[in-house]
Amino acid sequence: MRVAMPLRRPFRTSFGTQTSRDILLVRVEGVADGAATIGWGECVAMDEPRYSAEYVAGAAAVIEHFFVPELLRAGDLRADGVAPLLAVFEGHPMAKASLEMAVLDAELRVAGRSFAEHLGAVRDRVPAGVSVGITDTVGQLLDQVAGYLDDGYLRIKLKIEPGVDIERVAAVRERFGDGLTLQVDANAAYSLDDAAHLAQLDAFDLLLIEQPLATDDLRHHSLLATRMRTPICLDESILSAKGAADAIALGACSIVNIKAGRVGGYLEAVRVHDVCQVHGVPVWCGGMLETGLGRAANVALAALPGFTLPGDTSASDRYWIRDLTEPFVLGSDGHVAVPSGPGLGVEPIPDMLAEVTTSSTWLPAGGAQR
Ligand code: NPQ
Ligand code: MG
Repeated sequence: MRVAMPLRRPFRTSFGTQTSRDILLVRVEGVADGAATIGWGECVAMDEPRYSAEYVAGAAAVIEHFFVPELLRAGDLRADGVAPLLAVFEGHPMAKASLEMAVLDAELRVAGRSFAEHLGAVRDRVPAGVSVGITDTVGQLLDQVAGYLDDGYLRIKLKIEPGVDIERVAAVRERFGDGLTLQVDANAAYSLDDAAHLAQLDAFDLLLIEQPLATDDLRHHSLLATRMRTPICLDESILSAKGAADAIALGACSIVNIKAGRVGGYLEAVRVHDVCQVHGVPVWCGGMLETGLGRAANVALAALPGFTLPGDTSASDRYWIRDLTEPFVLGSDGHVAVPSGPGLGVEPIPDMLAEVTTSSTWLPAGGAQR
C-alpha cells in the first residue's frame, strides 16, 4: 500500500527538496509455527530516483510483477530465505528489503521475539542524532540547530552542497562551540577536484564527512582521504557487506553509514555491521525519513554493538506532525528507546493508516486485486 505523509518542514539536500513523503508499505499475511500472523515492511525508496536508482512506483511494480510471484512460487517462506530467492533479480535492494522486513516481522511476532533480540542488540536505548537540511539563510540554519539541541539531540548533521558548505559549518561551530558533535553530508555532490576546498572543513573538527563524491567512485574517495584529515564516511556507495569490505580495503572510508534498505535488508545490514566490526570501522544507522515502522527496525539495528556513533534515528516529530505508529520520542538523555515487543514492537494506528493511505493492492497467489 502507498501512504502520503506531509513533512513537518521541507527537507533540502544536494539532490532536491522534499515537502512530503510518498511511502510504499508492505503487509504480509501468513501462518508461522501453526499460528496466523501479519507483518509490516517499509520501503525506503523516494518518490523520484535521486538518492538512488529506486523510486516508489518502480519498487511497487517490481514487487508486484517479479518479487511476490517468485516468493509465492517457492511456497514455504522464512525471512532468511527471502534474499536468496530474490537474488536471481538484479538490483532493487530497497524493494527487496521491504519484503524481507515484512516476513521477518510476521515470523518474529509469532515467535514472541523482538527485532532487536533477533538482530543481536546489546542496548535498550540508542543515542539520537538529527539531520538538518540545507536552509535558505545562515540564520535559519542556526535557528534550526538551536531548536534540535534544545530538544536534546546528541549530534548534528548538516547537509552541504557546493556553495553552501564551509561558511555554514563555520557559523554553526562558532555559535555552538567546540562541544557540539558535528558532521556533514554531501550526498555525492562534489568531485575530487574539490579536494582542496573540502580540506577547509578540517579546521572545524568534524566527526566525519559523509559521501562527498559519487556513489561509484571508491578510488577517488580513497584519494580524497589522503588530502583531508576529516574522516570519510560512506553512505550511497555501500551496497552490501562485500562492498563494505572492498571500500575499507581500498581506504575509501574509515566510517560506514548503514541503511538496511540500501543493502537489501536488515539481515544484510547485520553482515555489513559484522564486516565493519572485524575491521575496527565504526558504524552508525542512517535514516530515510521512515514512518514509525521503519524507525522501529532502524532503532533495533542501531542497538548492535558496532553502532558506536549516534545515528539519524531521530524521534518521530523530527519529520511527522503525526506518525503512523505510536511516536518514537527523544528521552531527556537524548536517546530513543529500542522497542521490546514481538517483531517490530509497533504497528500502524488503524485510523491514522486509513487517513494517509492513497492506494493498496492485494497480491494473493492467483494475481493482483486492487
Ligand atoms: C542521507 N537521509 O543520509 C539521507 C538522505 C535523504 C536523514 O539525511 C525523502 C526520502 C527525502 C528519503 C532526503 C538523511 C530524503 C530521503 C534525504 C533521504 O543521505
Ligand atoms: Mg547520507
